[in-house]
Amino acid sequence: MSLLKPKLSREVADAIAAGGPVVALESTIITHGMPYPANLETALAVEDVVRQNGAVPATIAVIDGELRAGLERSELEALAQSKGVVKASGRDLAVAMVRKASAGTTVSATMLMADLAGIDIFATGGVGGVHRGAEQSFDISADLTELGRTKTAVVCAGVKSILDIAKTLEYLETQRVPVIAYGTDEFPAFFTRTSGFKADHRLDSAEDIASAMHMHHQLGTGTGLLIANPIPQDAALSNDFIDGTIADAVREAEERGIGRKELTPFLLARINELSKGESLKANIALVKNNAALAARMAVAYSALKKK
Ligand code: PSU
Ligand code: MN
Repeated sequence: MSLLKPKLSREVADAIAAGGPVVALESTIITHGMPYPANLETALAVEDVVRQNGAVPATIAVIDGELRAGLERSELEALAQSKGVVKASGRDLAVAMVRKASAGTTVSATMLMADLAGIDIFATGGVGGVHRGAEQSFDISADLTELGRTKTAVVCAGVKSILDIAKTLEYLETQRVPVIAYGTDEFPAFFTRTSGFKADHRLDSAEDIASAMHMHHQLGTGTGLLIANPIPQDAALSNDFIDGTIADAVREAEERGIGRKELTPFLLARINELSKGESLKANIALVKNNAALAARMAVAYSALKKK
């Protein structure tokens, strides 16, 4: 069976053909994760960070029904400014293609498309997870099941406490996804460096993480890996401040009956408003930090694959 391949930009195609380092970037963070113009500025800055660290950035999205990896600046601008763009997880891609729609791709869709394109490493801010109250709502992000079936290494800053962190870690264990914390023993909580939960594994260099990835795939496990990179100290928020804000946003979502794919974008926007932009600042800093680590991993991984 031949699988569909995303259309690659020239630069991304050349890098993949040469076995060079490439880092995939998602686009739901642009369309649904941050307000304009911070979303556009961040998308461009993150691409720069990837380049500064020796890799080629491949921002992934659906543009007018076409699966794409590596976007023009004008395309990033259009995604950042358009209102009615679809939020697509992996299951939504086929319909977006048939309808010739443009879509921001979530972690799940971006992993799938990165894998089809031949890109091994992907940097984002936060992954979806098991929502608080999932024992009632059953709200578990498709990002977690995708990690259980698609061989992409995802670099994130951990999981924010809009989610149930303990249940998210349990779910990843069930899905056979190694969770590796970079330079810390604790699984980080996105806005903060600590969560109160230990990560399964700790590795202290991009090279070691690349080696673990290589080994993991050589074992034929078939799953992705989740790399948790704590937010830089100087950008981290205080637990007290952000926990209260998140609790308020979660309560409001419940009262308003917001669920399914609207829930995460609602919570992110509300937390940004309630924190008077502090959460957005932290979010931008941690995405750049993740892009740098992912690029260094990609450099090491491409050298390993060539050996
Ligand atoms: N968390 C963030 N920013 C984001 C997202 C999550 O801090 O932009 C986006 C990602 O694209 C992620 C998606 O894959 O939300 C998860 O959505 P859901 O919870 O509906 O599966
Ligand atoms: Mn959900």
